[in-house]
Amino acid sequence: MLTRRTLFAAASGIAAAAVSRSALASLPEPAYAATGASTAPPALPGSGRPFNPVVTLNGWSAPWRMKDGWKEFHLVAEPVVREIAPGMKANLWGYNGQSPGPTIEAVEGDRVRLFVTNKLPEHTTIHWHGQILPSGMDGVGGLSQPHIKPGETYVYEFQLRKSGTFMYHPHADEMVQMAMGMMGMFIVHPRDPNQYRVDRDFVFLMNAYEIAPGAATPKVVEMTNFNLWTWNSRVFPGIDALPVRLGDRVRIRFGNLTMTNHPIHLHGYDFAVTGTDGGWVPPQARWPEVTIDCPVGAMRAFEFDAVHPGDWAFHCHKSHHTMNAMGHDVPTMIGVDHHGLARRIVSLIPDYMMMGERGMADMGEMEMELPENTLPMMTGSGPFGPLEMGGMFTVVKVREGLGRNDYRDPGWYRHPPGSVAYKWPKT
Ligand SMILES: [Cu+2]
Repeated sequence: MLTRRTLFAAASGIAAAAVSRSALASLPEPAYAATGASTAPPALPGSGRPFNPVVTLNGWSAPWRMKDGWKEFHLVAEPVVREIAPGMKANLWGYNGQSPGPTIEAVEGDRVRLFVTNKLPEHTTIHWHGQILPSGMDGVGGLSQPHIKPGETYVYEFQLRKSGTFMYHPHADEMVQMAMGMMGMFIVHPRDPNQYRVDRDFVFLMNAYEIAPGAATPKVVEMTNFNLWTWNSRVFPGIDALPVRLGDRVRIRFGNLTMTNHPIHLHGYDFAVTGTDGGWVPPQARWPEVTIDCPVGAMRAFEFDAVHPGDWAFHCHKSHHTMNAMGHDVPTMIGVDHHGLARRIVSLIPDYMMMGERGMADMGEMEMELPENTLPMMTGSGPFGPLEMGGMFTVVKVREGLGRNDYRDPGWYRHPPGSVAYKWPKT
């Protein structure tokens, strides 16, 4: 069996040897994110048809070049290091230096040519999830094409038949390659940029990892027991906030490539479900929700008018999915008097952690001894104290006076006097 060490040694050897610069000369230069793990502002198209770009949470969109009427992208499948949140980095596989790979944005009717170079230690393919395309471009290794061997480049060419929210991911050794973080979003904008136009259009992918405390490489055979529930391979407080200008029409879209469903909940609003895997929901068929469940392998989009200012929690409603590594196997100790017991056990097992007899909230502010490269289970602090969150959690920040294209974090909401829950009796 390959160990992690041999896997990565093999990968770096391939990167140096098999894909020389001259071999890449006729390909579009593969692009790498300039912004690290922070959210890149939306990039207006420099060539091709006009569209209103999306904002990828803690991510970016791939540039392209136009050649003879084709929009050409270049994805490089390769090992990457991704910061999951400050204090933890993971050895993942991804595209163009990141997991997830860059968001691909194009326009309905575009002819796209996607070069895929494999710098992984094993073969791969890319499946264009949800796209209507020729069978031979569907990217299922062995079924619709030969696998892309390490060092090889394959080309996918198809015309984008419809607009909507799509994904891309390997269809080769899928369990391993998706558990290692190989995926990305593929946004096809309507031919008419005014159709379904919004002011802010956010997008992210849901993924999950099982990374043992102190380790950095996911356990790829895990099926259900993940300990890092991520949006774009980030956990709270590493997931950027979604800054929104008061009055903006906002769309949030996401895809789910984890092994379970995620009921995604936004506070402070009801929203209209405007997109599914199959495309746009016709306006007369949209339905209102405050939580929209996203099944495995599916995409969803919802929209709302940002008329309520404030800091609105936005998260998966499975409470285990707003927790980080550690603690999922902790026995329930509520109501049990185990005074002194923990100290005696810790003297035998230094990493031992026990739930408090009053619950686990104390952990939110506790300075716990953690192994290297390990995130606390619940963390983050807000203007009123510890948030006791992790995983799939962030904040939609609706503010008056934000600039039209300003995506900088506006800080915490300043509540109007008399509008915050208060302690009774008033002193
Ligand atoms: Cu979830």
